[in-house]
This record gives sequence, C-alpha cells and structure tokens, in this order.
Amino acid sequence: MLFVKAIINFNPYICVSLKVSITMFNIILFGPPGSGKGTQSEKLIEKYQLKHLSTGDLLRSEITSETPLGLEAKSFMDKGELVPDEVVIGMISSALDANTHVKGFLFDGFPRTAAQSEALDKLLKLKLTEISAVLALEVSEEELVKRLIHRGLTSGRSDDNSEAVIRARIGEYHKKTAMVADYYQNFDKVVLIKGEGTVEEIFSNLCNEIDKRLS
Ligand code: B4P
Repeated sequence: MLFVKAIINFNPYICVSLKVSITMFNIILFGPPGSGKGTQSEKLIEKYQLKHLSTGDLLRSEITSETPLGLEAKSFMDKGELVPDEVVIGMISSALDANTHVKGFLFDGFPRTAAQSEALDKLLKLKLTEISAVLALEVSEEELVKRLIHRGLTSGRSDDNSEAVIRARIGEYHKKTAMVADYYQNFDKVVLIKGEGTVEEIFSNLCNEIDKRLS
C-alpha cells in the first residue's frame, strides 16, 4: 500500500494509468450451468463494450487446439467436473495482462470456487480496480436440465449430451460454486436476477441493474 502511495505522489505517468484503472467497470455474470450466462454475455458486451472473459470458451478453444492445457481440461469437463483452480486462474491472469486498455471486463463462468474469487480480487487489486457487481441469474434445476439437454442436440458439446453429466455439473455448482455468491455478498455486491422468462426480458433486467451502477 505504501508503495502505491509513493508512486501516486511521485510519478505522474503512473498516476495517469491509476486513473484509467479506477474508471474500469467489471462485472461477474453468475449462475448455474445453463442459466443464460453465455447467452446474456453476448448481448451485454455488445451494449456496454466490455471485454468478455468466459473461462468455458477459453477452455474449449484450448481443447480445439489440442494444447496440453486443453487435453488436461477435457478430462475434467467431459465428466462435468470443474477444471483445477490453478489452470483456470493462470488463464484469467494471462487474459487480464493481455487486455490493459479496455473499459472493463465481463467475467462469465469465472470465478467458480472460493479460491478463484480470492485470486480474482488479488489480480484486480494489482490493476487498481475491482468487481463492481455480481449479477446472479436464478433458474430452477429442472429448467437448467431441460435447456442443456436441448442445447446438447446441436452444440456438439460432450458435456451437454448426457443427463448424468449435466446433473453432475449442477452438483458441482452446489458443492463448489454457489458459495462464490456468499463471498461477494460480504461486500454487498450481489444482485439476484430472475433467469427465467424471455432472453429479452432477462437482458432488460440486467441492463437496469448495470445502468444504476454506471450513472
Ligand atoms: P461454461 O462454458 O461456463 O458453460 P455453462 O455454465 O454450462 O453454460 P452457460 O451458463 O454459459 O450456458 P447458457 O446458460 O448461456 O462451462 C463449461 C464447463 O467448463 C464447466 O462444466 C467446467 O468443467 C469448465 N469450466 C468453465 N469455467 C470454469 C472455471 N472457472 N473453473 C473450473 N472449471 C470451469 O446456455 C444454456 C442454454 O440455455 C442455451 O442453449 C441457451 O440458448 C438456453 N437459454 C439461455 N437463456 C434462455 C432463456 N431465457 N430461456 C430459454 N433458454 C435459454
């Protein structure tokens, strides 16, 4: 902290970059598998010009490129399990470093564990910024299963094509991910959003919450 103060007082160039970081707007789109995170993220990044960081997309791209990281991740994803924290945190850390001049980040599917939440806070703190809000989509389990089975008919995703794997993913969510909302609730950052209804209705509710925080 002392180090940061010294920089602010004596280095006008770093002072400018500090100002830029503080004005960043970072949100987490949170919810169980199939709650609409990916669907709504596409619309939100277009409207608010945020950098989309989806750990699911990043992992699937590693799988497609058959990298060692992708091969390791696939063994977990195919079973509906979470990929180990160190793999995912490393990926996000590189993505943050690669995107220094953005208005803010939309985190989709990350963080998914308590360790990932703490790591994200630390990484953002190093960039002198923080999470502005966690928008949490609420959807019943039966609706989640229905949506993912339906997506499995066309997505080609190995984790969508068996009900047992879909239910395992939801189980992982309850066991390891739901507590992420409790973590951010301690900082009063969580907003619950009804995730059932039309895509446009849900989008409009998400935008209302974002606009309140931007104004
Ligand atoms: P993700 O890629 O994050 O996928 P997801 O949570 O399953 O789906 P998402 O929530 O984005 O889907 P959407 O609702 O948009 O994760 C996949 C796997 O990667 C994980 O299981 C894990 O193994 C690994 N992983 C990813 N991040 C990780 C991390 N941080 N740590 C460890 N492991 C990680 O869409 C679902 C369907 O619903 C779509 O077909 C959509 O069209 C439909 N839909 C959306 N909104 C709807 C609405 N309002 N009404 C009806 N249908 C709707």
